[in-house]
Amino acid sequence: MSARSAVVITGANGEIGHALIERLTEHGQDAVIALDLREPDPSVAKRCAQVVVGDVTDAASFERVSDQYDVRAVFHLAAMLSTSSEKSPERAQSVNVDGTLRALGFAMARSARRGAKVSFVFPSSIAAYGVPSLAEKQRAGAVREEQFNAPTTMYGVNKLYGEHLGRYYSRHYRQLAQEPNPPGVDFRSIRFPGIISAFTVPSGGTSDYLPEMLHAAAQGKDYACFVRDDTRIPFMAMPDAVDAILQLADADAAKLSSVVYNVSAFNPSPAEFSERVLRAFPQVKITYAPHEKRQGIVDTWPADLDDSLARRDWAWAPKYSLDRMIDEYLLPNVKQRYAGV
Ligand code: AKB
Repeated sequence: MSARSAVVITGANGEIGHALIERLTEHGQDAVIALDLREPDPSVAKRCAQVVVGDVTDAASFERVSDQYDVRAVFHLAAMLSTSSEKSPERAQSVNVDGTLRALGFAMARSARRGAKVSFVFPSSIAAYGVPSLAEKQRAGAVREEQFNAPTTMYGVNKLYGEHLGRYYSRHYRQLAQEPNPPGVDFRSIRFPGIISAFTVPSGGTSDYLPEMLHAAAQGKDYACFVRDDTRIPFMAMPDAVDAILQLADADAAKLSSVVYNVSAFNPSPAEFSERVLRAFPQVKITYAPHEKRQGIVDTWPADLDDSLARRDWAWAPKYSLDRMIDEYLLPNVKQRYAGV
């Protein structure tokens, strides 16, 4: 009997991990193997064929993935986000870069075992950009993949390097000392904007202000936003982020002209978003107390992303506009979640 097909999700306990595992186990045929530093929430663990609690920087964590599965894909979500990474840049380098190297090594080894490529999906981010000034940010508008590739945060540096590592492993890897090479990895990367979920609250990121504002207001709490009210970076709804990951993973390789793709949906300022939040929760107060360093980070991220390459190569199109996300996805779900709070 042939081994059951499986996908490995690192960072399974994070925001995207939760949403991706839910989607994969609702509709997919693959067994899901979760890897995370912490024991996944019971709601996640019960959906998984195997749970590995371990550090992505440790090769032994990957060695514990059961041999009884045919691992056809790795979704490498484990990362330290931008604010956390600025607090501890050395640890960020280790998690975000060494962890990615370990995950790629694991995928290479599994490709040798199955005699076919292993698909490798790597979420990158708007943090891979470093726009030098606010004036330039305004002038630049929607930024293309090859522009402003000089990030100013450790997380951005790590993500940009992760993209390069993946390109190397999928296109140029030649292990001169050990012939023949394994079939290898099929590496694909998405540069995400900030992501807003109705079900989870982010932590450690610098785009966290919009989801924090919404979840605080839905609990009847006032919110002091840590960036200026006119700050502008792109965002998207979590269901669209999961769609993007799955669509890119399944896209026809012959149609892909790049290993890195921007995706985006809308880019409200905190002032614009708060108007909608206050309409739904008029009893709360939203104020602004910009944190100098965090403001400095978002000021170097583009105001918008040009995602025409993804639209052309794999028919990317977000389902949620800002209005639709707020009215049909965020408000009904957060109201239900915090009912009685
Ligand atoms: C962060 O704020 O670090 C992330 C991101 C935009 O990559 N959410």
